Amino acid sequence: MTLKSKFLGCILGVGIGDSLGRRWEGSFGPAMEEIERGSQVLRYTDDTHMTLGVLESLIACKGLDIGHMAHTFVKNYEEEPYRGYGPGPPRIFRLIRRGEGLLNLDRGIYPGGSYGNGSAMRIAPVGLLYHDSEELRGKACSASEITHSHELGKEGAALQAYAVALAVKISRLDVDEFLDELEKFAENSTYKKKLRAMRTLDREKRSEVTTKLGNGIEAFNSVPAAVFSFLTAKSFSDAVLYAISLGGDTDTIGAMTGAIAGAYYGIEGIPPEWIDRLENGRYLERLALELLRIGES
Ligand code: F2R
Ligand code: MG
Ligand code: MG
Repeated sequence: MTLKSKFLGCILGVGIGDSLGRRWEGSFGPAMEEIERGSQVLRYTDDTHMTLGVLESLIACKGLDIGHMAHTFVKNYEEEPYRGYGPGPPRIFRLIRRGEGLLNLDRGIYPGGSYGNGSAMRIAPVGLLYHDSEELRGKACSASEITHSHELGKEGAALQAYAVALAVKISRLDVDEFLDELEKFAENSTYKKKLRAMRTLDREKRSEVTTKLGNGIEAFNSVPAAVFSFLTAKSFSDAVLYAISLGGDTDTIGAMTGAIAGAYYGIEGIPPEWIDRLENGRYLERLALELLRIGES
């Protein structure tokens, strides 16, 4: 499996998981065979739209520049505000546009900042670019802070970025080793507890899975579900469809699962008809390849 295939798989995985999960967001969880029915063009939401912003900024700056990334988010939001953004980010973007600072603006909205999953859902390009770097955690936390500065929000973004990085680096999945790595990486007890719970959970008992791991809009209630969906699946499509079948924040858990599974299985593991139907798929592919070039230079 080449790095090229893994970068492409990861970025397309975000768009596909997001757009397949989109119409089920907030539902109890559809049967896996129901999920695709009726969707022709796979239209994405804020999850992919913000991932595009992260990609565009990392590429333009050849690495992380918080100010540039924040203004890229603002510009993209103003161009396409209809992507189904969470409640906090549009308020933050208006403050940034008015010149009222860059960091910790979410603390004026939520006590201690936001722990929503909005920074974890967009973090995959950071996991790709820094997959072999000690800087990964710091970069993921900084990229999160633009909109999500709560410790639980930053940790969710860092853990999701690290899961993507591990999936890029391995060629054969050993579930226990993967979980060992994530547990060593996690600093927060909420995430550590959920990672431990995954070792004994039965994938088919969905209500137990969502009770123990969560399936909600908070980072700590969705990043673990995405990791679990990847770890217990047999293929890219099995991972993404299972993630959506858990219900709740389906576009976001789908997007994050798609990122990890795409980074592991590569573009060849993704059903070609999903790639063909994905809105802006060619643009996502081009950015994935440009990110790879930056990573290699
Ligand atoms: N917005 C949505 N879905 C709503 C329906 C969209 C509809 N289908 C449409 O098309 O219009 N989905 C998107 O939002 C989620 C990401 O949200 P984000 O960016 O994290 O937002 P926010 O506002 O920062 O946090 C979300 C909620 O988390 C809770 N929360 C966060 N911090 C908190 C704190 N410190 N204390 C208490 N609660 C906190 C709040 O309930 C926030 O509203 C993704 O699902 C994306 O797809
Ligand atoms: Mg969304
Ligand atoms: Mg969502």
